Amino acid sequence: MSAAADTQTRPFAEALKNAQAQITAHMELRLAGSDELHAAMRYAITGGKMLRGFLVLESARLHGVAAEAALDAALAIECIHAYSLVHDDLPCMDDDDLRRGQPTVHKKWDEAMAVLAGDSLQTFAFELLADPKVGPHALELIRSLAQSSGKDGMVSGQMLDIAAESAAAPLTLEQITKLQGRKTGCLIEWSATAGAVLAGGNLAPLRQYARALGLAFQIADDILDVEGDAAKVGKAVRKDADAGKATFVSLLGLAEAKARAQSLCEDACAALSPYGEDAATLKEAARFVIARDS
Ligand code: GRG
Repeated sequence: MSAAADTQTRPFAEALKNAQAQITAHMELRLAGSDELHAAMRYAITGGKMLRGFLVLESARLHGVAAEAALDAALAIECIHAYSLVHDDLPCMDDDDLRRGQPTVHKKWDEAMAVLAGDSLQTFAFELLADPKVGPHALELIRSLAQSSGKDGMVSGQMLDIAAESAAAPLTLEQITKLQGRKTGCLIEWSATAGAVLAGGNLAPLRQYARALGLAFQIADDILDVEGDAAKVGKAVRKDADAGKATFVSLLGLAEAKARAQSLCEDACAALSPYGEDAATLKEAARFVIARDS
């Protein structure tokens, strides 16, 4: 497996910045409407790390797919991610006032706008994937995104999370791993394998990478909730501990949670061996995910 010769690996920070700029420009082009609904949708997409969109573009590069052909998929996953955050922040869910250091959509507008912006971000994601530019494997991307984000994926993870709040006993490590695999892991796996799907290539190495990365991401998120600085994280921290929620940190302890994240990062990097040096940026991304402060 080798990336096209004109697409050299770049340091992660530069590649992430580049992905953010490309996805933002594509958003401005494809989501240019001037009404308040479009404004709220753009607001919800803007200001995040765009890690999932970056994974789409990077996996596309590894499979020799041009960025222009992968941009609809990169924006689509950022739309699904943004919708999940807008709805998660609502008073009926996690009830948060701040996201990425800015007022959440229901605070800046109102609850009705947050529901509608989330709804239309979700449907817009599938409209993007149905664009003829996406190519002959579009239907597989549409099918897998519906599955990853829906009743057996992210929404199911959120449901398990809500159910855990009123459960008689705290969740076990196995239950938390299942919950997080659905809530966070499914979208990360879709993103990291999207390039292989677009190229009609072998998904197995990227799938293995993404499964380890997704779990490492969530452990890092739990560590941030304990050790993070709210100003840097851009939202309230220590919410899990205050709510008495079982997390990787509460079940494993801080030191073991950090060791587990480190070992998952190593597993993620090892899974990329078929790509050789071409995968250096994705390996750096895995190290970033466990060391991030936001
Ligand atoms: C409401 C249907 C529905 C689903 C919500 C993903 C999710 C399910 C809720 C998000 C709540 C949360 C804090 C999840 C933990 C992991 C996570 C997705 C963190 C945020 O992702 P980042 O760090 O965010 O990639 P940015 O701001 O960089 O985009």
